[in-house]
Amino acid sequence: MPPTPAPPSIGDHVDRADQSTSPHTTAYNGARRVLTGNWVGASTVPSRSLYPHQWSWDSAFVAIGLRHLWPLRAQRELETLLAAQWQDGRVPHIVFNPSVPLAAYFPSPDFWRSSSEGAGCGAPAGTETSGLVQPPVHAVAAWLTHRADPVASHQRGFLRRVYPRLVAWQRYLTGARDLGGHGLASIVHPWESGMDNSPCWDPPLARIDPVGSDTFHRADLHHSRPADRPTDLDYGRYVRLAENYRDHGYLDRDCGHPFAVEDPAVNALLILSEHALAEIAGALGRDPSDHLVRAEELTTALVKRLWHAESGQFLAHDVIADEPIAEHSAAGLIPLVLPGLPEETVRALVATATGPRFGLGVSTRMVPSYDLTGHAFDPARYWRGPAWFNVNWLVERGLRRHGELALANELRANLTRLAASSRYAEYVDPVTGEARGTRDFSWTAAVTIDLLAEPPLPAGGLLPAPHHAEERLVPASVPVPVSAD
Ligand code: 2M8
Repeated sequence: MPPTPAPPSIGDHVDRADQSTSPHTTAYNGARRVLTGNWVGASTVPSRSLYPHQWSWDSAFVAIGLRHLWPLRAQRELETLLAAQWQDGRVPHIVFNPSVPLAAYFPSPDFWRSSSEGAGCGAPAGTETSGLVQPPVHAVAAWLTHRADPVASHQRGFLRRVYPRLVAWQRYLTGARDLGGHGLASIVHPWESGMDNSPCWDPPLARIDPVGSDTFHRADLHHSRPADRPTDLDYGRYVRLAENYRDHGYLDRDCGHPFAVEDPAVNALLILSEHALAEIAGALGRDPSDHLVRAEELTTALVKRLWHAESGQFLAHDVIADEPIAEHSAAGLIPLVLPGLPEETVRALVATATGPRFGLGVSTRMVPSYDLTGHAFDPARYWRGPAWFNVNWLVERGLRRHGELALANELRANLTRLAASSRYAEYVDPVTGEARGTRDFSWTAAVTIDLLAEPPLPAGGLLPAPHHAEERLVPASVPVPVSAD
């Protein structure tokens, strides 16, 4: 049994007391420290400084990591988010903590005014949220969380309680958000992609008249280097779009969305979540076939509408201009996580990931968020080039699903090593691994834990188990807290 390390101080990425233990144990313990420090009682903040509220897809990734440490806390993470769901089914992209000062984050609750402006869509009266959404990773997170401790999950009625909310969430996306009329969900704001300033959004955003930068005050620049963040011009357009949605009561049918895009990552995660709902339905003794049929229909629509063989990847589709967006981002590789793709599509995606645009296993340590050869590539600026840990977790899952074990193993090793060496950075330079953005970032820690931990149970076919028992990376004796929350 390795020695129990002394608790490291916040911000100390290399636990000095841990130096006698393996790098995997150090990475695991450091990640646990981040998740411990960012837990705020009923949910986890992505970052104590930069993002002091609850974010939607962050919480899903966080639960996927937390389940290995405290399964009940992982359940709570998702329950807190889903408690802020609107009656129209949308799960808001931010749930605001009322005890955090308004100036700590922009746009703050007094910008969104969800409880009043969103009342017509069933926004909750007692909780302030944004009116936008984020990629739907939640059913996947719920199923994996359940599998981490099925007995406690059953006793608490976890799946029974979250299932109807998760179904309503998926139906919001495939219903009110099918703006293109081809069965796929559209995002109506770059923030909804989670990949905020991706160069993919430059063409549709160019049509949006920005508000003046003197009309808002950005809090993010107090916590991060301006060169790592979106520009003021980007923010001017983000604010214009969000104001327009708010001023139309967040009603999709009324607001004439000036930005509407079918994003391959959002839709791939929607499909993966439909598979997860099938698993959940089965566990609840229900017929899963409706979910499986939907997953298959959505996969057919995804391939038909967003696959571009000449690019070797999926491309986003601008619904307003009705044309593909000719920019290559990591979002177009995320469908690799899906079952049921044509074999030639899988092979082409792997070739693209390892080719000149993304350089995996050749010139990059992790998949960059945007095309290395693209005109807008910037290794530092947020979603315009840096490598992100959640995206690479999804790519790793996809590679492993499709039998690319050597590549998956190399990516897993790089991801977990870079997470620790970067102090659990928000993102890193994809070539040098240099840390960018904020540190002690929750999903970086969470996916690191998930890749290092032995799964408590097989993943039930939804996602491949991280590795076989003989490949286990962290000794069973790594100290894991036993209390639930
Ligand atoms: C970033 O987005 C927020 C807006 O939602 C921001 O920049 O203020 C993105 O990286 C997004 O994907 C993430 O969920 C969020 C919180 O980590 O930060």
